[in-house]
Amino acid sequence: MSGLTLHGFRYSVYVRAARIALHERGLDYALIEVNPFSGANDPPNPHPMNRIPVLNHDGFRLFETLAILDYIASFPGPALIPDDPKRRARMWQVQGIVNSYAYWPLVRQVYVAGAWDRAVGRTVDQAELDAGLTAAGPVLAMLEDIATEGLALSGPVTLADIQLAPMIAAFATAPEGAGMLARHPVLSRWWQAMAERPSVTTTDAGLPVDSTEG
Ligand SMILES: N[C@@H](CCC(=O)N[C@@H](CS)C(=O)NCC(=O)O)C(=O)O
Repeated sequence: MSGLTLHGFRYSVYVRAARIALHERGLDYALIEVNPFSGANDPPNPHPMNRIPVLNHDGFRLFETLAILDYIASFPGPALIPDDPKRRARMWQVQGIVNSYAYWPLVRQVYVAGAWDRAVGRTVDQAELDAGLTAAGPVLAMLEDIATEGLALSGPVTLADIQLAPMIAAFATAPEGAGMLARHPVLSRWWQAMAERPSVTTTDAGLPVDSTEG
């Protein structure tokens, strides 16, 4: 089952979601490192909007993480999309929350200011960090409610768990994010369980060591 190639930046949360899905399915794939933030376009990014990830399966090129996850879920293995209508609807709801409300504050604000910039020795942009933490509040509250209800983020892994996990991982890399996550006990327990999965540990890129990476 080869012929799968993923273009992506190792620190990208969206790329990590695609990689987690590939690992959950036990699929071999080649990873081509593309950093859309570098401005170099070397190697060239096949994504017309210079985003990542891009999956290529024997010439079938696919971008947009939701579509990529849906495609990977169609390979043989345990169901990653529930049959039950309420569970499936909650799964897509989490995907919507992740894309519309979670990515920017959790990753681009709290992770970048609170973890990445510290790791590479930049001055922390406290205003950006604070704005991210403020915007993250309702997002974590929504996710806590959903996990508590138990139709998603609870039980067998679905595409919702796979897409959310890298964002929570990034958020919790910043001490301020970890502190806020700890105040959401059900979501914290969900993340502890996800963090132990081989698909999640094996796709952990850690933090960059210097500012040459972004
Ligand atoms: N809607 C896209 C979003 C992907 C995305 O924004 N990826 C980030 C990396 S985590 C990216 O490529 N950023 C480049 C940029 O913002 O210029 C998807 O679901 O795949």
